[in-house]
Amino acid sequence: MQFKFTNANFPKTADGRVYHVGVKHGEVANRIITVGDPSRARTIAKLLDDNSPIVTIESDRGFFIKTGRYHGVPISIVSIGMGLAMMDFFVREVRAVVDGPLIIIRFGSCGSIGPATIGSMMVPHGAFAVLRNYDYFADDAEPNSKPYNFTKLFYADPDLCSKLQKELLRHLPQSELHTGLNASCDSFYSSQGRLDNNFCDANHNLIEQILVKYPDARSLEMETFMLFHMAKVSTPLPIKESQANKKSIRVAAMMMVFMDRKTNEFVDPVRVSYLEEIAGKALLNVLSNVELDYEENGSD
Ligand code: R1P
Repeated sequence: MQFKFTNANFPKTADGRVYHVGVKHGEVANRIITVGDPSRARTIAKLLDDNSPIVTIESDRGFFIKTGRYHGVPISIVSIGMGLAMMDFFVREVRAVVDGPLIIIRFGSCGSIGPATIGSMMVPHGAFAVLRNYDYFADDAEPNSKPYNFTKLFYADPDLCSKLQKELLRHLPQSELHTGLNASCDSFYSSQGRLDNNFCDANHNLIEQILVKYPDARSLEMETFMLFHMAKVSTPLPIKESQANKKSIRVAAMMMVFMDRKTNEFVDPVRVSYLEEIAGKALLNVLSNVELDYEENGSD
């Protein structure tokens, strides 16, 4: 640990740097692109304005942050690694160091369990989680328990979704852009229905069960649900009466379809480079044009 922290409830350094993401006030913008892979963050960061002052932070816990400007508008690109827990760390700790509204769009990869073919893009309007029921595997498991639980739905901001879709359709045919529901799973393996003979995961029919519960489910990945959930439970900011009840965090997601879970096909890296470029620009265009919708205390 390179810094001295106080307050075990929400640890920060004396100058306000948070414990895991490693940022402090002024180092993260109100508009954020979050990705899993640091190399994807670096690729998108290359699209930022040449002359924009860039903050680069690499935290001890695997978070990587670049903050600069796109067409003059401050934007941060944050890579968080993988999983629901990392999204929780990221949203809470960034919320703690940024004043005013946050607009966060995740740009990740996913597997397809529906019509989305590899190399296409997905902009989900909602997400649920598929969580392993650990008690099912206990010595004293309840006789009728199920090995996996599906949560209720949490939603993306519809305006951000339609703006993202419109931007992507400048580069992709409609047939390569999908919407619907995304499932965020608490494992890449068991709770995404992958079969692994080294473990008894009780997941042979899991994808079928997901589609029975949510026929509009299209994609599986590991973070988007938590982003949508955290936006839903974010505390409203003290804003003008006309904007009352607005949450402090607006979110959306888009994913590249890397895997087809029916055919087991995997995407070509050349296609990934193309998608990262067009989607990176689409994200930056949407974020740099979206209003923060906050006038009294908000600032960039
Ligand atoms: C699994 O390989 C990882 O890829 C997907 C999953 O959500 C998980 O994080 O997203 P990213 O490409 O954003 O990491």
